[in-house]
Amino acid sequence: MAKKKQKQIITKPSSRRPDANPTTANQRTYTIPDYRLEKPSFTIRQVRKADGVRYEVSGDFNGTVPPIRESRYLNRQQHLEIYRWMLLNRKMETALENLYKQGKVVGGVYFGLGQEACSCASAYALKKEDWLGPMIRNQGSTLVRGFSPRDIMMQYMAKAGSPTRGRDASSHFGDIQDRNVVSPISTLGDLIPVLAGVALGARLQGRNIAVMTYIGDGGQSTGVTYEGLNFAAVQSLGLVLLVENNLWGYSTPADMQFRVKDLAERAIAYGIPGVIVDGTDACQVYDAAHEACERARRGEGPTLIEAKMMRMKGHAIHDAAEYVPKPLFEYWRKRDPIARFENYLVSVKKWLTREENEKLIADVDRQLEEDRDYAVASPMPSPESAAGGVYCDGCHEVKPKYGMAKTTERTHARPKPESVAHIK
Ligand SMILES: Cc1ncc(C[n+]2csc(CCOP(=O)(O)OP(=O)(O)O)c2C)c(N)n1
Ligand SMILES: [Mg+2]
Repeated sequence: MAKKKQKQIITKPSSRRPDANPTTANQRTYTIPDYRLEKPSFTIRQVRKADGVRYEVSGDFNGTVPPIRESRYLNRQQHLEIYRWMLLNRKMETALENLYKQGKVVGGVYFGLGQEACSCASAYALKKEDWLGPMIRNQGSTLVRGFSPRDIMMQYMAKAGSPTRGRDASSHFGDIQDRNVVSPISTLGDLIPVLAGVALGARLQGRNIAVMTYIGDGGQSTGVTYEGLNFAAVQSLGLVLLVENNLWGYSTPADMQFRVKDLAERAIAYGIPGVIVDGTDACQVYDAAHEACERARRGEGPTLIEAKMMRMKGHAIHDAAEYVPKPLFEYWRKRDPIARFENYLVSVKKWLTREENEKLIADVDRQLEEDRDYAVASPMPSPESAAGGVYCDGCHEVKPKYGMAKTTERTHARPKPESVAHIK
């Protein structure tokens, strides 16, 4: 059984209606379920040293690595599928890192290293008619939703055959026709009202669906996060918000970002359920996401899931994460989501023999090699295509709004006002 953690908010006793026991009579209690089998406890402090500012971490680093928590819903086959998605997610990012180092990527590369369970197992809880709004680290969710590694690699290389046909590098692509995926929005938090709007649209069509999106420990501080989630709460829209608490928002540690102990506590203020899971445990992530999606489909409103884990690389490929205290990496490396899930499937559950596991890994490698070779060999877009639309091909005539600039020949003399270049 999950160990329940109680949060208490003590309200001020009313002066007009005294109670025999005013403290308890006016006390309301709230429960945030916490499914973790281990509760890491660290504090990161910013300290000033002669050579500048740096972070120091204190806490207990000696705990034993927790087991995977048994899922209440997943069968053997589903476990294996999630495991495969996680492998594909990680190996695709390794391939992207290599492509970047070969100078083949346009722009940067973002990684979800250490967060594969969170991305893949959450998106796995969605049904075809549901919607997903991934963020930059959720490439695993995008794979689960039906994009191939080939699509994602071509996108990063801005190839003509990529989802945005070379008009955007990195991850701003989606598919509103078939896969029900809203493109990531870089402005942190903005996906939340957009996804709430998708759920509202479905409601207006007489359907309740689950709409899933993500926000980081840093991004959740934005005003639009509050506005979007509050709107979803008030309208009982089926938003499933995964708050990915990976301990860092760029180079700012979570301890310097908010005062609450757990970000799931924020659910209390929205009047919606909040739950904490170990973001490195695919079973916990899936179970919480599944329950939240079911609640969404029943029309009962949003759920906030706080997934706790660690961003195991820098913000993006340009960031070596030198500011992260080394013991944090060592601690979380031992809690690797894929290695632990592999051990669970092979050694604990015995659902996969060693040979089957090796075959599965080789199969993922083969798919990635094929996709990488295809992506590398595929052409760049033609220069003329840059003037075309991202989402339509000639079905709308796009006219310049203000017309073209009109210029007149300049003389050396001071130009008269009517001959000055102007834009109509
Ligand atoms: C509204 C807004 N403010 C600032 C930024 C710049 N920015 C991009 S990513 C990032 C850090 C995000 O940290 P977090 O939300 O914890 O997500 P993580 O990178 O850890 O997944 C910042 C500040 C932005 N994109 N949008
Ligand atoms: Mg973060």
